[in-house]
Amino acid sequence: MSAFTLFVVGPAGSGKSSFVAAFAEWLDSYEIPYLTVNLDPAAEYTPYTPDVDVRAYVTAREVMDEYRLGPNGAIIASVDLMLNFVGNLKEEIEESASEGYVIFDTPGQMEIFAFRKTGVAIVKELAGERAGIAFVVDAALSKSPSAFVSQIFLASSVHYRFKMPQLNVFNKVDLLNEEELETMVNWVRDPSVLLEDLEKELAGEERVMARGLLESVRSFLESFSVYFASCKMRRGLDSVCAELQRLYRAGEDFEIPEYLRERQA
Ligand SMILES: Nc1nc2c(ncn2[C@@H]2O[C@H](COP(=O)(O)OP(=O)(O)O)[C@@H](O)[C@H]2O)c(=O)[nH]1
Ligand SMILES: [Mg+2]
Repeated sequence: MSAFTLFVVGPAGSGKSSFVAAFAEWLDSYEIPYLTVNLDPAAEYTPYTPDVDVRAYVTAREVMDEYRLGPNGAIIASVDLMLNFVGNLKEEIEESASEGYVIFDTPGQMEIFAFRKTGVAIVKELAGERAGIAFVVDAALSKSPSAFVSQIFLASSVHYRFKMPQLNVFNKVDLLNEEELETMVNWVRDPSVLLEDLEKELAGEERVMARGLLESVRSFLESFSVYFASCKMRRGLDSVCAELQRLYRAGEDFEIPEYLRERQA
């Protein structure tokens, strides 16, 4: 597979599927080829039309009926069963994509995908030579210093799990007021401000415990890109997409379109 494979991962409801839709639209507007792949067997609705869809092989609903499971058990089982069909998905993808992006939308609940064996096995099987993760979280749930730091821990654990280039998107900034957004942008730009704000929020004992943990937050913010966007309002996506192009270009033999060379100059 000579395409660039991008896995969109994140907590339930953070906007993974919306990110896929927004990114696909952005690629369309520049006539960059891509393929969208839905890997969520429990999806009822996707805001884009998947080119390849795991639901052709397994759905959480069928698994629920067939194995008499509740909704949670069915979601876990259907993601595990997906492994049986990964060869079919790969074939379908290889038939249609020779260049451009393959964008993978992943199951709603990230822990089922990211923290169980199957997710990693699926990524290993489907990742092309060039692969990355777009980690999407809900900015409206990240307003306090402790909430923001928790999202960074989540982003780190996804990185340690998949060990791939990763960019991180705080989505839904349309739900923040100007001051809230500015505060977050500042936290990313200068993590020591985040650490100071967190210390103010925490009680004495927690503060001591936090100090050790916070060094890892600082180093994460220093080594990974963090973006603020609204997939719904199509805001802030240009810089995310430009970063993706940069990852893309890291591949030696990949020819990027002329206009992108100009954009990056
Ligand atoms: N306000 C706002 N809502 C959003 C945004 N992106 C997604 N949503 C909404 O959040 C909900 C979950 O989005 P979805 O893409 O399905 O999340 P997923 O579970 O991570 O795939 C839907 O109701 C979306 O319309 C955004 O940028 N702003
Ligand atoms: Mg989704």
